[in-house]
Amino acid sequence: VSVSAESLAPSTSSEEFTPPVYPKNSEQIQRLKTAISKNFLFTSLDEEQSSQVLGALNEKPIPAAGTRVITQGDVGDFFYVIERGSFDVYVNPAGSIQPGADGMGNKVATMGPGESFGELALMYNAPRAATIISISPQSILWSLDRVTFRRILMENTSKRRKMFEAFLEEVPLFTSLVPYERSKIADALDTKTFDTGDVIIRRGDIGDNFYLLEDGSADVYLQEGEEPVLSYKKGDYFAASVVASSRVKVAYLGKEGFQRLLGPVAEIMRRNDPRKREKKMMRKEQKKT
Ligand code: 1OR
Repeated sequence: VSVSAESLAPSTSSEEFTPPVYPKNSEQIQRLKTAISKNFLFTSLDEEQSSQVLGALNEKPIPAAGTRVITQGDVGDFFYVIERGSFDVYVNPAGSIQPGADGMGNKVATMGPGESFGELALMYNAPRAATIISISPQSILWSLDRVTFRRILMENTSKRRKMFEAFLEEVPLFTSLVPYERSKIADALDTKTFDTGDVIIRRGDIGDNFYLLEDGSADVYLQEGEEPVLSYKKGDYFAASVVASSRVKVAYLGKEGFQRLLGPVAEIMRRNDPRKREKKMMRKEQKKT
């Protein structure tokens, strides 16, 4: 399929579409399921979509380290999920590299099992944004063709990215990240809504989620029923006992995504940990009494 011949308009699921089916034995299916299990792009697929995607993913062994899987500037054909091995990501700020020349640019990331790449060119009909090289021998990738990616995986992904990118850009915690890193966080976010007075987190509960206040305001209480010690507004993130002081929309990350994706900002978070702020407030409160 040539890129230009393909419509940019989002496809409707009612259109005739038969994804390719690559037969797999049970051992392969097991490995594949493990590889995609922690990847946010595969969450929220319904049963039919899930089985179509599982069938259309094709095992692609990469025996040698140093194999170039994607070349910046090329037309996008496949999306890949890593089952085994590590891959370096290079970006040449000039936008593309000359064939044969050593102009890959700077190494910007390394990816490992469970992670995926190659979605950008397929989503935006754009040239490949980076060069991807295997750095370990005996790597295994699973590839998904562009049509199946666009028909099944893309809708969800682009919806989430659109919904959260503008918001994440405004969150001070994330301003030091490059846009692509914010896109990855957007992939992992889910939304929850609370009504005024609802308890979002109760003090002492085990906090499994990381919440970002997307809309509305919320108050922090040391004791329920007492005066709030802190208020949160749009863009704040939190722990502690938090009660919605208006209708609130939060974006939240599960523990898994939090650990994986917020590595780059962990230091900033430690510096202005809301729990530290809260402890400070507690000390103040104690001095008062
Ligand atoms: P693609 O289809 O453009 C290259 O082919 C892939 O590399 C791209 O999709 C992404 O899946 C993946 N910037 C752009 N693409 C990246 C980046 C990246 N990291 C991985 N890919 N970074 C920003 C560099 C300024 C790295 C952010 C950590």
